[in-house]
Amino acid sequence: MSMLSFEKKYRVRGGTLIGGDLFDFWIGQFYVGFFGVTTIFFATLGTLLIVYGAAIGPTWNLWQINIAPPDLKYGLGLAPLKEGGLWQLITICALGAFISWALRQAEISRKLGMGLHIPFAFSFAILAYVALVVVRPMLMGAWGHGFPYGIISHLDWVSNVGYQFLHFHYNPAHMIAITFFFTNALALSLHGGLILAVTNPGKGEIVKTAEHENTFFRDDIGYSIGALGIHRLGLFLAISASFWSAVCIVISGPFWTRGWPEWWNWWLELPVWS
Ligand code: UQ2
Repeated sequence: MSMLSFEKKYRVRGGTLIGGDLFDFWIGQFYVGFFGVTTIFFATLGTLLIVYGAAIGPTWNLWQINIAPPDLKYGLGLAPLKEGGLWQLITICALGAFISWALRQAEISRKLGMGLHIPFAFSFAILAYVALVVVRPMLMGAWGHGFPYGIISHLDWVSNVGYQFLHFHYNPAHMIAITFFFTNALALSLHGGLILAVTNPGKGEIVKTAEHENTFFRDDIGYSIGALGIHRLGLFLAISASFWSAVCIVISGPFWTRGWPEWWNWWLELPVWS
């Protein structure tokens, strides 16, 4: 089916989660929808608040602009605008924009009669952000535990929080997250390499097929996971990386306050050694 006739067939009303036909239309190639409007609203407002925060700050140096969360003394309450209140509003806008985006993806999926795999996957990225700026600060009792919005400042935050636990690489959930990130890179490089190898042949060569794909990996490692399988594996690896990243930061502080190397004492104290 050509794109033109496909779009005629599938660019139809319905599938919305809220408001019926309200905003159920396209602008050029973009679906609008209720959540397209809320995405634009939160993203624009959030961006303007960041620019305002930069304007009242000490620098326009892009690397050094920093919008800090409130001081710990404000706990889980609202802070004055210039003392972290801006950070709180920007966080609300970010959450509004990210969640709107996921719901817009869900509406588009429903319209097309597709699975909800894309918004499901994207929700794990949202989860990682929520873990950092909502879940962990609430468990620790202060919004001041959120990370600051700035290029250098957020790096400093990661470094400082890391050193509070002496050596963050000993965090077992961090180990699992990293393993998923690396395995994800391996799987995507194998997959991307394979697809380009078979569909982008040299001049005068023919495009290869699924048999070539399977045979390569059977010859190479004795196993092919299959065309559908590699995508299931990729989705699993990617969402697992986000999930364990969220776990590793949420347990740091709320559930473990000492250095992470010390956590492994359970291993050294196993009765079997004595
Ligand atoms: C594969 C297959 C694909 C692929 C890839 C494989 C035809 C187009 C990359 C090979 C992947 C395997 C064997 C899994 C490797 C496991 C890990 C944990 C990285 O078989 O089917 O389809 O793209």
